[in-house]
Amino acid sequence: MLTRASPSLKALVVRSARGLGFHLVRVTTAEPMPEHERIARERVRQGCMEGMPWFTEGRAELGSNPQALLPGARSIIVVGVDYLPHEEGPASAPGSAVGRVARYAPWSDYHGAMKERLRALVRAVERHLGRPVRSRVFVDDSPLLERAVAERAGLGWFGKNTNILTPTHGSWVFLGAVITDLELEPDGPLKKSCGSCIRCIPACPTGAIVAPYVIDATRCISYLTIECRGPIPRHLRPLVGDWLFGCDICQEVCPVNRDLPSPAPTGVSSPLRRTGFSALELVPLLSMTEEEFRKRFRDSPVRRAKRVGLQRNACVVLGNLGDRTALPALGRVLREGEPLVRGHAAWALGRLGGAQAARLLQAALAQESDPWVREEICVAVEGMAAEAVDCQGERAYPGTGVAAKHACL
Ligand code: B12
Ligand code: SF4
Repeated sequence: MLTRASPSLKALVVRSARGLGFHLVRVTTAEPMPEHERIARERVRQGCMEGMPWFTEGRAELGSNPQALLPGARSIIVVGVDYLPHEEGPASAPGSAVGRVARYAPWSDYHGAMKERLRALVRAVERHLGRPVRSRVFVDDSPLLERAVAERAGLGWFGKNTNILTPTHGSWVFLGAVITDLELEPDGPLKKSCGSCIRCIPACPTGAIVAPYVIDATRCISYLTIECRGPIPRHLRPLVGDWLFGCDICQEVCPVNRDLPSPAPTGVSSPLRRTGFSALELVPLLSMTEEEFRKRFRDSPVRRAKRVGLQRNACVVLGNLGDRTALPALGRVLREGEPLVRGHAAWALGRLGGAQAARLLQAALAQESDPWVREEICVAVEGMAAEAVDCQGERAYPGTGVAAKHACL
């Protein structure tokens, strides 16, 4: 029978998925998830998803109702792919200023690779059954609330940082799913939780974990450096630290993630490839053309930040690192970059301070016409002057022409 939950069909699904490189495979029903819908809608209303206009209440409704995503759905196959690098990528040039990237960034883009293998999984089942199977595959870029289905399938449990923690790979897993009309025997949720541990909450540098299981995405460095398309709010820039793309802090401090068993060799190739960097040199990013960006990050999740976003982030990290050798490069981008990058370069120069930075800012102000960039330059100049007054009782940069306030009026 095609519709009966047969243990051998489930075994075939699990075996095939493992054979295709998925480290974790579980099954859940296609029932709706009203409680997750309620919470996701609430997060939208609370403004936690602001800046991601695609994350709407309508999306929350759709993503918690598998039937709406595939009418006639009966089961959801949920998979996890381990992305913890078990060996480090090549180190960057000694002495160069580098930005940290999230641990998933050095892998080839997981969306396409995982979807391709999920489709191969469906084909394997179709071959076995000798009939087409109705199905839809999901990896990240669709409304399905993937963490909620992963929890229900028992792939892992919700950490208080909202990531799904698995017993074998911690939270270092990408999630994917196939909603299908196959009747598969469901797995149950794990009887596990983080108990009283709250280590991730105070560890978050921006205070984005506003309560257990609640992320204010507008404060999350991952949002700020990847999804945010405009300026990074000024008060959050110092807190971004050296994160150029994404952030792993709330995962790094998690005891579950630190005490992981060594991965058992599977003998099967992962859907993902290492693309070969574990940090990125910042100054070369500033002068990268669109074509160079596309070429370098063609098959990388870093592409998601877009060139201008990555250059914006590079300015913020350079400002935070306090590396004065970056002054000329920041000065150049302040003259020649896109407005978003110019504004952040101004901020970085203000943060680095000193006479050379002041001269660069003053010169840029004389030719800048974008109102927002002018404001950034002015704020940078004012900050430097205020700092100088605080430290020395007088303006520190006589002769540079930099004077706070009136330059901006
Ligand atoms: C939007 C999004 C983001 C946003 C918002 C994050 C967020 N917390 O929602 C931003 C850009 C900030 C982001 C960041 C990251 N993301 Co993201 N992101 C997504 C995306 C596209 C949607 C997530 C979503 O629906 N959020 C809606 C909100 C309401 O859900 P939630 O915050 O998780 O809230 C749930 C829990 O709190 C739970 N809950 C609430 N109260 C309670 C109480 C109890 C007791 C319990 C148990 C549970 C519980 O219910 C809520 C609703 O389900 C998914 C892919 C997908 N389609 O699902 C990937 C996804 C969640 N991201 C992923 C990853 C890897 C990341 C980063 C680690 C990347 C990085 N290193 O920079 C960070 C982690 C930041 C963090 N601490 O969450 C993975 C997570 C894998 C995993 N093991 O969990 C996913 C699943 C992508 C994938 N396919 O692999 N992401
Ligand atoms: S990813 Fe970083 S910024 Fe976002 S919640 Fe975790 S620690 Fe905070």
